[in-house]
Amino acid sequence: MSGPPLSQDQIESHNAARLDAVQDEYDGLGRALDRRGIDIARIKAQVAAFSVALPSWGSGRGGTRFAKFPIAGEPTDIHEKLEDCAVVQQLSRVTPRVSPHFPWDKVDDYAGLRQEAAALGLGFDAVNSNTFQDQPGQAHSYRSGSLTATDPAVRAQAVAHNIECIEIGAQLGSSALTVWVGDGTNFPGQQDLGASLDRYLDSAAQIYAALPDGWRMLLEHKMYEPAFYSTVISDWGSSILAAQQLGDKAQCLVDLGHHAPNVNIEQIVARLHRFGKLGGFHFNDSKYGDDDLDSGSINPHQLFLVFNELLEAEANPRGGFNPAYMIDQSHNVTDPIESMLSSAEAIVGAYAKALIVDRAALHAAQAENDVMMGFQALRRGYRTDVTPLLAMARLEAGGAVDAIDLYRASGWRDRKAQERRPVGLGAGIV
Ligand SMILES: [Mn+2]
Repeated sequence: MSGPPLSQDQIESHNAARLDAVQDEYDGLGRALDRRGIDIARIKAQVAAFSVALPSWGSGRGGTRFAKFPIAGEPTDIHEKLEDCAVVQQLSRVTPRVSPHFPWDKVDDYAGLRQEAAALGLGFDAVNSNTFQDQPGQAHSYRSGSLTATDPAVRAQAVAHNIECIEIGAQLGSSALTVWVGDGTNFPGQQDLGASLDRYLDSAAQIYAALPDGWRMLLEHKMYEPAFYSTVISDWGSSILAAQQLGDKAQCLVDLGHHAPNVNIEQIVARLHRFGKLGGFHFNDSKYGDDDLDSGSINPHQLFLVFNELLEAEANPRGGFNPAYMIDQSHNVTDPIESMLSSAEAIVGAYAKALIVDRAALHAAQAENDVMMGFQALRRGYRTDVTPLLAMARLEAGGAVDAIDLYRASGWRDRKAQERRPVGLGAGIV
């Protein structure tokens, strides 16, 4: 296949039927913002320039450790995953890149894969390594850890895999490696907590040494799961200490679900940026832990507050501001394309609301210790309904006014159910 997967004519007729309503609502919002001294066209231009990467693994139905319930027409390999991600990009116009995961997305010809993605209107974002599960034919098991394993042969295998991911990423046009390891313990006494971190740092330094110029290594921390007593990079403190020891190319990646309950994640964003270590962000939502629910579905206010800190960071870049934004979700009970469309809109919507915040008023209130007016400055941004602005930006970029509605009308999944082989049962997010 070449070109976008859905009929552009169908999108245009969908939009034409909705144009008058969108224009009317957009004009109304424009007048409301104008009265607050905000130029809607400027906000729309910033929204049009925003993007977030899709996870290749997010295009399939996820699962829990209990079960996975596949749907007909799910993608079964990276080629089909790219097709589905291209549908999301074609309709949303904010997801032009895919973050691949290896070895799940392995192919023989990466130059060909890059061309295939480009023909679909996609590029590649950060590459993700996987040493949290064993693969068929693998020489050494990761059952007792990977980058922290006590057996040097296991550590060498895990390091070599990460370096292979960098080499693949270079062929795909990527410039970042995201490293999350499941290494940790389930029992007190299982490991020497200091020595396992030493082994991690030694392994990570070997990977770091293989980074090409212009590349970054993003360290993703996670408090628990699959290890339930300790994990080696458990929190942002461990992450920034490791990144600082590794060097300038190492930065921290914040996943919204990878914290203790009730942790102030927006403050972590501000902290990491303060020390030049905010490298990336994994968007999802959660109620209890690493639930990997759809972005903005549980706590949209938190998503807004995260973007508020990201905009503060961008306005005060210190040593630089270039976080890699990615969705990282597990779509267990929905059509993954619909979840990614809904999530992409929630993310860009939170960004738009943060853009609408009157920063001069916010900063003035902060300087004067005017608590209520500082809060109200944020509140006015948050309560603004940016739906017409997002719809107009999508429409102007060739996307769909109502992306999920058009996706359903396109019959994409039913068509793929005829073409694609069924995926297997079983647990896990693959
Ligand atoms: Mn993540």
